[in-house]
Amino acid sequence: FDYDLVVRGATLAGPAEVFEGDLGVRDGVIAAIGRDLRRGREEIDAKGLVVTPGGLDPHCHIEEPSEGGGVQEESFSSGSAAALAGGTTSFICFVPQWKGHPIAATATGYEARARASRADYSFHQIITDPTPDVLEREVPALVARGIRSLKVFLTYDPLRLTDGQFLEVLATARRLGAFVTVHCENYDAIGWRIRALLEAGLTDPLQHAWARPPVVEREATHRAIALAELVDQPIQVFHVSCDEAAEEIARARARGVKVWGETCPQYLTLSTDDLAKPDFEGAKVVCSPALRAPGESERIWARIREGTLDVVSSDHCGFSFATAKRDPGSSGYGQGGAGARPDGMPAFNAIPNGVPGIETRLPVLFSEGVSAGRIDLPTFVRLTSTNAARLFGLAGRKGTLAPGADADLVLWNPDAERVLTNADLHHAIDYTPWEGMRLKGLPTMTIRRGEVAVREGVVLAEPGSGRFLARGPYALARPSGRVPDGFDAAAARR
Ligand code: DUC
Ligand code: ZN
Ligand code: ZN
Ligand code: ZN
Repeated sequence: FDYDLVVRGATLAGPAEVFEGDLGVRDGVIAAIGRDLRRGREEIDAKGLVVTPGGLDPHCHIEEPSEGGGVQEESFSSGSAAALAGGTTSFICFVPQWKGHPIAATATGYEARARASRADYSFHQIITDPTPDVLEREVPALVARGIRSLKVFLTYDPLRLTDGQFLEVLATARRLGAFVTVHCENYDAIGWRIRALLEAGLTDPLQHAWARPPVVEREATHRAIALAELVDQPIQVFHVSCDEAAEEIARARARGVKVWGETCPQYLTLSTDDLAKPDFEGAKVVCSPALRAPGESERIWARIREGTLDVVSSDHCGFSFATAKRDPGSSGYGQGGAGARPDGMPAFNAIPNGVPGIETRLPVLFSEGVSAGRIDLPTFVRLTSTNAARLFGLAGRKGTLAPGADADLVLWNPDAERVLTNADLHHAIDYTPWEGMRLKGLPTMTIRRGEVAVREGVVLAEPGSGRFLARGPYALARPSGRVPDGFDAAAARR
């Protein structure tokens, strides 16, 4: 046989074009693309199916421990099964750091647990306490091991950095050729709103959105970009929820700043109407930034089409409704103390922030994007894999249909329809925010490095079969070379 596997007669959808053809796999890698390829040991008839590169989810929280003792219920085994079932063959999750502790205190155990993954995986390192030892010893060691991106929060009680600390992280990343991702919301503004809402007795899940309106996100997005521009360090703004924040990114890009923007399916499909549902159901969609007013999501789609937002991640969080959202404990993803209500439910600010979505990210985007005519197939591919691969140092290896790339493939039946329901999902969470949504276009098979990982909803990939993706230096993370007055403060501090 010339190939281990041939996918025959498919509509191949890459990041730049769509064409009919066969795809041959050898040793887990795409070996050839063309017409009438010679025989493979295994043959898949893909006539009438669309083949895309496997999804790369560059932002998901899997089995992430909080300092309060809570571990998210999603495990690496369940989370990666869900990922594969939804067409995502690799993901980047987060190694926590706790204030007052070195990175190593949390990283060693976390990295060991990640070895149970069935999908390929990498890490962003969260920095909550940028001491000289962390920045000058621990972070360089991580980057040398291929953990080449840092995540910082400008809000959340146990996580947020001051502007001064953020600048030190940016300068360190610049020296090391690492990339920085940022959660942009104004911590003090949110704290002030939360206190006023609680004092007024306004505690419903809907008030989560009132505590952090778009201006709070716009301000922090503008500030993060300004500080990154000062240091000349490339950044990505995580989970853009509103046009106000996207506008700040568009303005910065127009003047040549290396800033990128990500959004998530929740901001493209849900709204404050979902937060306002009765019987505490709104708690299911408490995430930060918050869901926006009905209609705002069409403006986010427009920001995708103009290119300002070029990655759609899940921001998957493993907080179930039965436990975490009703009896929150300390998730880390909250702010302003643990307010309770007369009915015993947590006040809006004590509900752990985050929605589960690692399995639904691609199907929801395919249905609402491609099938609904909002985006074309190459745009879908760029949003779900190619652009994240470029931003995080995996270009050529992930996110493309080209010889030499890992044979991570999703076969789609573009005409299949199904009503989405949590019972069909593989995650460990007891709900999906998209319960009852009618999907058009469904994944029928996921192939990870040439092996069938999921067939008709049955996950075949074993725990531990995923590989750690070490990432080397890459062009997108390089600074532009422009600093105010020609004085390179990050380099001078070396
Ligand atoms: N937002 C969420 O909704 N969940 C986890 C982290 C975040 O920033
Ligand atoms: Zn501690
Ligand atoms: Zn965030
Ligand atoms: Zn997140």
